[in-house]
Amino acid sequence: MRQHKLALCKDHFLEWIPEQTERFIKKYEMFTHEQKILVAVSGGKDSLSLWDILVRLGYQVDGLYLALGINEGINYSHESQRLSQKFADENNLKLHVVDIEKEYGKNIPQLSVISHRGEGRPCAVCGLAKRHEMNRIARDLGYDVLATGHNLDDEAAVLFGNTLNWLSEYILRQSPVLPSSNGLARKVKPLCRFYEREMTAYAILRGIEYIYEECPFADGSQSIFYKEALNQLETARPGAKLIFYLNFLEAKKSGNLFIEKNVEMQHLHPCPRCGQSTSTPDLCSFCRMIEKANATSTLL
Ligand code: Q46
Ligand code: ZN
Repeated sequence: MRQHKLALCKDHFLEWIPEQTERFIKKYEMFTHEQKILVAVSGGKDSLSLWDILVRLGYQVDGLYLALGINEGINYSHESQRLSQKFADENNLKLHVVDIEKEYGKNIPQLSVISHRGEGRPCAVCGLAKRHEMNRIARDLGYDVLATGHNLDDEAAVLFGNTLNWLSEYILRQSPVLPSSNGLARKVKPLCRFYEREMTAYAILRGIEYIYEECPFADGSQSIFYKEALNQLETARPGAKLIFYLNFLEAKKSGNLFIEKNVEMQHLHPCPRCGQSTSTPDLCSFCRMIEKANATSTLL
């Protein structure tokens, strides 16, 4: 790990990762051993590793898998669900499975076509549905915290994209911990300081079977483009990604972000249907999308 000027053998690496995770959980006051945690799993290396680490650290943690119905080409959803379930079964853990099509009558690619969002790519609809369903399940099943497997590469790419486009409101909002607010669960990212390759190494060394392929719709996305740009920087300057992200968190904490504090934060109100906070007038974007999908089905 050139960024830390550190080289570890397998045994020490497998101890170092949970120790560091525990340190981040405490540093950012993410959650305690008394709280109930729901980890969102996708069958990928990050989320399954996060689940594994939290269990090893003795936290009370169950999994949530969202079946998106993305089965073009590589059978992405079937395979990622199979691997998530396999991990849960082998470790005697509880996995909640929510199938979007069973809940709402349409899967993600179908909702994307009906709602005309995202210019042929279902990611906008997918992101909206994932956020909504994670909040709904965490709230309805009484979990205190929702944990996701975002790693440093993910967080640095988001920050890079938001900075390039100078999206002040998003920059101000980016954090390893998002507190709960009207109808929205507390969200934490315990892996946000680990490089993607560290998580890959962890998953492989722990013998976790995960889905190697990305979702077929990830190909050519902005976030992959930003990750590649940051990887070039990292190759030339080991630690560049970590410094970029950690210095951002530090600057934000000490109020030195050079972004006017009065960036207009949108006014939020609870959606009259699902109760989750929204800035759109009347129903939230998710409930509006489902209403439109139902109206379209009635017409067909
Ligand atoms: S799962 Fe969904 Fe991602 Fe696939 S459709 Fe796009 S947003 S790429 S993280
Ligand atoms: Zn709603």
